[in-house]
Amino acid sequence: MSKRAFITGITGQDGSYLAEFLLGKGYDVYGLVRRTSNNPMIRFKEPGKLEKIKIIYGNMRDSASIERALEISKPDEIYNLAAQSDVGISFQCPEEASEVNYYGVGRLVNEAMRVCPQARIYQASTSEMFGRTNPPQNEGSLFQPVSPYGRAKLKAHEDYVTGYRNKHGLFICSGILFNHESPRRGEHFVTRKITISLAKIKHGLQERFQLGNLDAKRDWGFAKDYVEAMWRMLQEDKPDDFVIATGEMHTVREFAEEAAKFFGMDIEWGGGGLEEKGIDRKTKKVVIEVNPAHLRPNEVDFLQGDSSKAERVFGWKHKTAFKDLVRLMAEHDLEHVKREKLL
Ligand code: NAP
Ligand code: G4F
Repeated sequence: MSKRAFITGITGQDGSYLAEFLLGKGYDVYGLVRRTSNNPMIRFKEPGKLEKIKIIYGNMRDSASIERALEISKPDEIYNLAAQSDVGISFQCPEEASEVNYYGVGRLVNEAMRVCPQARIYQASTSEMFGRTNPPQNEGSLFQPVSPYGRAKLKAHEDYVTGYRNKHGLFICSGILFNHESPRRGEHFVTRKITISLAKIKHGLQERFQLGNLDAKRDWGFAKDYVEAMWRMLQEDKPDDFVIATGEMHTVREFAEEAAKFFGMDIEWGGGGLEEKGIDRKTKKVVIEVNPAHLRPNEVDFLQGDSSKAERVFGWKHKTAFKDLVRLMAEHDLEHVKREKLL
């Protein structure tokens, strides 16, 4: 009999890749979908996969809907990916971060303990929980979050992952994932914002775009590599927590330079602070400006993960290098903008 997986956040970047991955492994896949004004399933790209997913309407803010979804799906494995996942927005809407990213996890694990206590649970934790801790960060590093998003995720990790594992013997794992990107990444996140903006400039649809902190360093991997690690964690004999990362760190500035190369631009930086500009040496045109509106009240300066535990325990290692990730996103957006004639 096929195994059954229940995914919250199935309409997001990771949810869509994970659902496709699990269908490929023969799972029956159920997904919690909240009502939105546009087509929520827009990210599903692999032919023949979307029709196989069983959608259950619900919301992480609504216990009754979660209970119903678990009763319908009767999962062997639960992947909790639903979140308000935008760190910058969490400063503006802190209650939503706490409602969905902390209380939502509580609703899910408490309902799971009643409805399907044997189910194994994956919780989408995050490198943002390390906050101010110096890199490289691993499972033993100090958590010092600086954003409402990071604090809500850390509280969920402490109360419902390590807490419920110790107190109730629940099979629940935290995947402490570092930034992972793809052509399906939301357009507000910095990598996708860069590739889509450069694609629009290339097609003559805009002249320049604006970023915030150019010096922040992130450990960027490819989302498709990372969803496999989520599944691997749940196949182990014992529940545990794992850092998933590439081990490489790059600045936002470096990401922009690398992407610009793909579009035939050669960025040099002039000015400093809020006056800094990225100028294409070839055309002498300003392509990137700094806009303080994109700066955060508190910033995580460096993230660089050490995922040697995941490699040792279940043989996971990232497959996609930084330059390949930038290229595949840029390639996608060059075509995407052309096709959609986005403005
Ligand atoms: P994403 O693309 O923003 O997807 C978030 C998902 O959560 C969407 O399906 C969204 O549904 C859903 N959601 C939000 N609020 C909800 C609610 N109240 N009820 C039900 N569903 C709700 O995020 P992602 O990049 O795939 O990330 C997946 C998970 O991993 C998140 O928990 C994120 O915090 C965590 N994480 C991500 C990264 C990363 O670099 N991508 C790194 C570490 C951890 P709609 O489609 O309706 O908005
Ligand atoms: O792309 P970002 O918004 O991702 P951030 O804040 O690192 O969060 C992502 O990764 C976390 C894992 O560490 C996840 F948990 C979370 O759900 C999300 O997926 O910003 C990356 C960096 C930041 O330092 C930000 O200040 O880029 C900087 N940045 C500079 N200009 C910008 C911009 N970020 C955004 N979103 N937009 C800008 O214009």
